[in-house]
Amino acid sequence: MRGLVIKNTGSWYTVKTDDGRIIESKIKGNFRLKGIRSTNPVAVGDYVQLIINQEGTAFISEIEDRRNYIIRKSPNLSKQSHIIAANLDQAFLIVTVNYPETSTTFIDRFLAGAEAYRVPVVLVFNKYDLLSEEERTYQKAMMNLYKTIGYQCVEVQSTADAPESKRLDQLKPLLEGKVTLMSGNSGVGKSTIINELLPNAQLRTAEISDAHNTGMHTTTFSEMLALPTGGYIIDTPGIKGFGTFDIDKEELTSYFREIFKYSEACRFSNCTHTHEPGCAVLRAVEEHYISESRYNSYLSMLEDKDENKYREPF
Ligand SMILES: Nc1nc2c(ncn2[C@@H]2O[C@H](COP(=O)(O)OP(=O)(O)OP(=O)(O)O)[C@@H](O)[C@H]2O)c(=O)[nH]1
Ligand SMILES: [Mg+2]
Ligand SMILES: [Zn+2]
Repeated sequence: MRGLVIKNTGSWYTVKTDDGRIIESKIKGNFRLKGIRSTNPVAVGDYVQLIINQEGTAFISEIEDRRNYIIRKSPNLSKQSHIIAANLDQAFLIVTVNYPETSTTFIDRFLAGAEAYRVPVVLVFNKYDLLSEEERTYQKAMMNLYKTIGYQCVEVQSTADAPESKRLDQLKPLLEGKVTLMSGNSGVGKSTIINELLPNAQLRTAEISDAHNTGMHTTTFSEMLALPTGGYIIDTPGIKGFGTFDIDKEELTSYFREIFKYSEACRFSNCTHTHEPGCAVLRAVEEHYISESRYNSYLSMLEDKDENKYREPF
């Protein structure tokens, strides 16, 4: 029996079978997935084969090949990774300029990771109602930057009294018929947005900490919810600070779209855009064609790469 993994809590996986049954399942034996050392061999969004037993639960005996997936490296150096979700059509990165503050480094790292895994990203700027005039201006500038690079940006607030132009309704046509991952820092409003879009979802939400201006990590496991218009939306636990994706660092330039564009004019084909003569990227940064924040994010990921030299190979 074939099914879709819609939830994962510890060793149990909730699977929706092709004939519409919901079956609690466990993994049979030990899966070895090619090239991935993951804390969870099966992820939300995976299509699996089930062997259903008499108690009405099942064993997962096989995983179908993934179209793509989003993975997060553990913050420590354990080399373990966690697959956040598989087989995605797109990701919504929920961003808040404040309450909590989403850093541009975090946004850029997420975007680079999504480029690596070929997952299109929409940037959703939430909590417009809480922002000062100054913060709203800053948000506009950020949206301009990311739109110029080629990312779709939407400005919303997840309150019942939102003005027309900030309503969550504008997300509905973007979600129709697609599998969408909701990601972002803890407390940015991922679960709140899903609850507004799907009143039956009843996901747990919690106020952010006043003292630290950070979320409380309220959502603790990923969950896939069916949309009435077809497709699914996936709620996920907030990503901490600088959690990075496990990406191929040799390809880093190509994961920053505008940096890649300018790099084609660099004198050396293996240019790292840090010190090389004839570097077209450095020139574009100086002339403000590439934003300093984007370039700094690129550098910070390049530094990770240098660290990797001192890690054991996988
Ligand atoms: N004023 C205002 N509050 C919002 C908005 N969106 C979300 N919130 C509040 O922000 C807090 C955090 O929202 P959650 O939905 O729990 O955030 P989350 O991203 O799911 O957080 P984790 O599950 O911890 O990753 C809640 O108190 C929400 O009511 C908004 O647009 N405006
Ligand atoms: Mg949540
Ligand atoms: Zn260069």
